[in-house]
Amino acid sequence: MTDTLNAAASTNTASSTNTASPAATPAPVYTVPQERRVVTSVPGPKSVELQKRRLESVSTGVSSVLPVYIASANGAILVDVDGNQFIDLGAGIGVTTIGHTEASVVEAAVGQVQDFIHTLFTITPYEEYIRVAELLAEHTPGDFPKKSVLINSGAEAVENGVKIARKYTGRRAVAVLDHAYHGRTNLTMAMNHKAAPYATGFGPLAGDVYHAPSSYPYHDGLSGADAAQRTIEYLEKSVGATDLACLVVEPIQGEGGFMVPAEGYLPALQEWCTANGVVMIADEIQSGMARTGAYYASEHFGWTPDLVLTAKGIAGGLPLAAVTGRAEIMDAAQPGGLGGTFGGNPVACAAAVAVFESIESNNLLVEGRRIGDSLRSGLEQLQHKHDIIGDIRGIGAMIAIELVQPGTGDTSKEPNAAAVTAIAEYAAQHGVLLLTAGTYGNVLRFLPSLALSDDLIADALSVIDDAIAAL
Ligand code: PLZ
Repeated sequence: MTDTLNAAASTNTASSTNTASPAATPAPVYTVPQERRVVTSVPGPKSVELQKRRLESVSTGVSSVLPVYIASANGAILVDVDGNQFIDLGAGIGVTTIGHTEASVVEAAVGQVQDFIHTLFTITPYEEYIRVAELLAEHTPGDFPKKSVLINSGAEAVENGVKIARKYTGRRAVAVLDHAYHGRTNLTMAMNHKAAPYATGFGPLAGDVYHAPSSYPYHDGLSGADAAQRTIEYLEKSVGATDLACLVVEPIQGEGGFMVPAEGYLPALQEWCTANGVVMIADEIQSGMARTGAYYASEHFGWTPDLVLTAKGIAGGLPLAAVTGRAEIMDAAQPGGLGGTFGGNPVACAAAVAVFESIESNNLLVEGRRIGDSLRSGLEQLQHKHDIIGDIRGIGAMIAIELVQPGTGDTSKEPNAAAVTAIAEYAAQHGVLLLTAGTYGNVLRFLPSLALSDDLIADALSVIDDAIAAL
């Protein structure tokens, strides 16, 4: 690490490795040097002070992965109030996908703030909302007429997707998969696999939510066809197709641990849903918006969902979410049945338009693939050295490792949550912010922004290598 905190700008190797662009994309200019730098203990003294204040005023129901308080952020780097710089491998759980404070997003948001900040689309509408709906129709999978509704959060997108599917089908039941995560609202906490911490004590939960077996190749060893057969059998026997309004599925499960379903699994479920009048909904809240090297992860599986849910990465960090899908399904909702005060806020919409433009002009789908290749090959090298890395899985900038007890990677695959906790803690102490995941807490996930350079990947992986060696 070199100390260039005061340097005017530094460049990212990302753009120089981008060979798919016919005209060279200009190298991004960063306002924060893209490097790791630890200058105090972690958390540092100023963060410790803020943490004390927080404990006095913020509900303990809201926890934080790493109580370092952030002063600024740019590209793939977080700067805390003590001047430490962290390589951000979480991007606020997949939100700042095109990079922190990306210049075009900042410019678009500031410009919109100066024009007008709020009118409420359901009172007096504005063009930015329409533009986002047009871009969503263009970039979500499927070549058919599509419409959208814009809301504020992922959970709200799930809620609205379910409402629309129920209205369209006239049916009541909602199905999800094992290991799913869909949110923290009343309906969505019933849709999560894990009760703790999301639902414990918060009931009664919403009824008519059914949890079907999923495809988890590392553990179940099933082909896509066999896993789909198992899921369908559950839906037919335990729910009944004629009562089922929708099946909500994350194409790559996020909080559950980045499970990539076996080949053919998702299209087989879609085929069954179509044949049975069930609306199949892709929860692309974590996997969408260019992260996996495609706009939507569903594309990797040849899956064309009826409805697609977008949130997190759509607006560069501003709160915005969407339900997009087949026009005839989206139009089943009666006028006035969808909306909300802040839904499709003009500043968030302006930022979202800039995000879509940046994905195109900076060839960010290629960057997603670059990061996936770079991370995967680095992690494979670590797996050769450390047998607690049982599985490496994911696509593009959505890669995870599942940690198991030594020597069980090919046999019982016994979860090793303690190693995950220790590695994340060691990484934080050394300036790398790493997120955990997994039903059994034994997954380390890499969900960086697409601004993450190969140099930063190599640096972060060297810290993780040391962390595993230190266990
Ligand atoms: N669906 C697939 O990943 C949010 C949760 C963070 P909201 N995941 C991060 C936390 O601890 O609350 C998520 C997701 C998938 C839905 C959601 C919910 O999105 O914007 O958090 O409501």
